[in-house]
Amino acid sequence: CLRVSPMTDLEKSMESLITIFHHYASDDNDGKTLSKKELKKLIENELPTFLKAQKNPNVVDCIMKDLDQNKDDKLDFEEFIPLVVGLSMACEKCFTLHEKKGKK
Ligand SMILES: [Ca+2]
Ligand SMILES: [Ca+2]
Repeated sequence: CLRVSPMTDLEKSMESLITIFHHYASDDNDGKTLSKKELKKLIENELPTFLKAQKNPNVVDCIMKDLDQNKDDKLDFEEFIPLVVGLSMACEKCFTLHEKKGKK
């Protein structure tokens, strides 16, 4: 018997990541990639805490330069993922630090 099992938290996270990417990527005619404008909007709306923590006003340009592997000034999903992974790792580090502090 085939039953659709409820999605796990990780599956849901992956799905929302994909949904968010495509939501912002399809603001212009090219729905497969994020232009700098679309990336900026995504970061402003979805990562406000991260953006506030940045002192650099050109942070979006820096991120774009960092992530754009083929230098076409657009981010496809593959190029976008390292941003999320990098931020997750940074968050995990903070999380671990807080945990340690809490135990003291
Ligand atoms: Ca686009
Ligand atoms: Ca690119």
